Amino acid sequence: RNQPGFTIWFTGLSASGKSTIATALEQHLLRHYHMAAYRLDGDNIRFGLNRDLGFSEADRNENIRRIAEVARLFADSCTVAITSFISPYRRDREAARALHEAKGQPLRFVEVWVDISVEEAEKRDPKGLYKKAREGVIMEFTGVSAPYEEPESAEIHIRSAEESVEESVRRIVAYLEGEGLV
Ligand code: GGZ
Repeated sequence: RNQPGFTIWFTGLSASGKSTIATALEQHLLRHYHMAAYRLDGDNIRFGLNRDLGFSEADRNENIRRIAEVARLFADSCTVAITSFISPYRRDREAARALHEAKGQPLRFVEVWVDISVEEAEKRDPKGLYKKAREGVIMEFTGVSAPYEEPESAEIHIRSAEESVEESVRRIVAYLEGEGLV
């Protein structure tokens, strides 16, 4: 296929289900649309390119800035870049969008808000991080001791405590089809 690439930008709290939905979406695009899709997440970014960054506001700003640049490069090479980071600051997400939509060679940017309440995320707590944050062992933890600025203009809003992964993937793919992106 010679369709242009684009970026699907997931945002949401830790344990919201971003990575699970992103992985299922990546598989779906590979299997059913034969599209080259590549997922960027903490495992392949925070341990490599961004291993010098922590979780202060300034470091998160820089984390997201670099990820947006990398996602744009993937999209520019006709790949679907799927990013899965908390990206808690609205300004950073808007900058990532602006980078994609800039004049010259604009690329589509689809923001997906994986919405879950702190209470629900904390009930899941698969890695025990919320517990450690409550105990003060982890500082500046999003939703507990650091902010999460809710999206105001996300293309897709998923309430992950109420919606299955399959349903979420279906809704994202339906949006992409409607926009002629897949
Ligand atoms: C939030 C933290 C923190 C703090 C470590 N706050 O559930 P996880 O473990 O696997 O995902 C979280 C991940 C967040 O990294 P991001 O690069 O997505 O964050 S940001 O976009 O805000 O830059 C969590 C773990 O790292 N983690 N400390 N203090 N999440």
